[in-house]
Amino acid sequence: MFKDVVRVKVIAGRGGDGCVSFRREKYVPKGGPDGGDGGKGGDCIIVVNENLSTLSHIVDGAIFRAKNGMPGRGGKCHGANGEDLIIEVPKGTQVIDAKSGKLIVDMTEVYRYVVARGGKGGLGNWHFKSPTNQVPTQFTKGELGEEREIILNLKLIADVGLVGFPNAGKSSIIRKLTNATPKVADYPFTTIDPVLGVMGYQDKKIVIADIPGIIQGASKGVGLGIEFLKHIERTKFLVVVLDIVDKPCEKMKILLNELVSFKKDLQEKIKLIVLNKIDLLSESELKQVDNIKKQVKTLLPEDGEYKFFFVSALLGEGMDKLKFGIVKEFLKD
Ligand SMILES: Nc1nc2c(ncn2[C@@H]2O[C@H](COP(=O)(O)OP(=O)(O)OP(=O)(O)O)[C@@H](O)[C@H]2O)c(=O)[nH]1
Ligand SMILES: [Mg+2]
Repeated sequence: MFKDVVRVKVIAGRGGDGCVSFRREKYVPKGGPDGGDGGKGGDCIIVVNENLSTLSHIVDGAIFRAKNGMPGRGGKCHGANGEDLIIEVPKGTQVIDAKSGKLIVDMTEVYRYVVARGGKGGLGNWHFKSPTNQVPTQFTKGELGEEREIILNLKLIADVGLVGFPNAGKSSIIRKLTNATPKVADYPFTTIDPVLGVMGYQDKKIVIADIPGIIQGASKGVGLGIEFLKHIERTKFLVVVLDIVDKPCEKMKILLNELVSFKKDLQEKIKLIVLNKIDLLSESELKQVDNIKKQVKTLLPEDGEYKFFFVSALLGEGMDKLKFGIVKEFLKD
């Protein structure tokens, strides 16, 4: 199952204790202290794996422990450091302190982050040797590793987000434009997890997200809800996909409402409007498409600039133009 929030505990390793030991060698009757230091405890480290796109591999409530450092040994031998524990996450994961709710780090720019530090190793007894203390039996214990509860909250990083009602043809479009192969079917909510696809253009890679369908009341949890919209908050722009034969104006109105309910300025991200399934229009209806465009346009915020595309994802018609339109918008600064 797709998972985009998990709460886990991370416990770094404890440092190894310092050692109490004295040199024992033939012909050296009073060997000095030679107890080595303990090793450092392992860190808990969060690392980005670009091949991941969900947090499903992490069990909610899991406890991650790094290894403890080993105690020091005689002969001034340093104990081995505890092995670090690596937690792999998709790019775009936010690491939040579960207690305070504060953001610790956003794994968007950062690829590796030590979220809990291992404890320092203790000192062996040779450190305590002094003119007045030739036979030191002191040592220090290893320090405890840091321990904290964290929430991992994934916000996928896509350049472009496809939004629309269920069945509008979003998945069909992303299949045509990118390497992604989400399921396409004639029932609503076929796509229940966001899907990312990469569209290549010259040396550029444009990541497009197919978001589960939005319906009226989605912002209040109807259908699949719109919590998925958090994944498009970071996109550069949005492409609205409408089924041209299924009340496009009405649907557009509802979509805009739901987007605003989720986040006020989200609708400002809308740049492209795709009217899909033109293969279902009759000759005479095809001549009317400009009217539909005009009507849809009046619903959109006035100050925006919009590009309209009439396509058939099924037949591939208009898809090259759409691709180029997306590239053009992507290259704008
Ligand atoms: N005639 C026609 N059918 C299309 C076209 N594009 C998609 N469809 C069909 O419409 C249905 C829904 O397509 P999807 O791509 O699954 O739609 P979606 O927007 O991803 O739907 P959800 O995942 O449920 O939100 C499928 O039966 C598609 O075959 C088109 O251009 N023309
Ligand atoms: Mg779909």
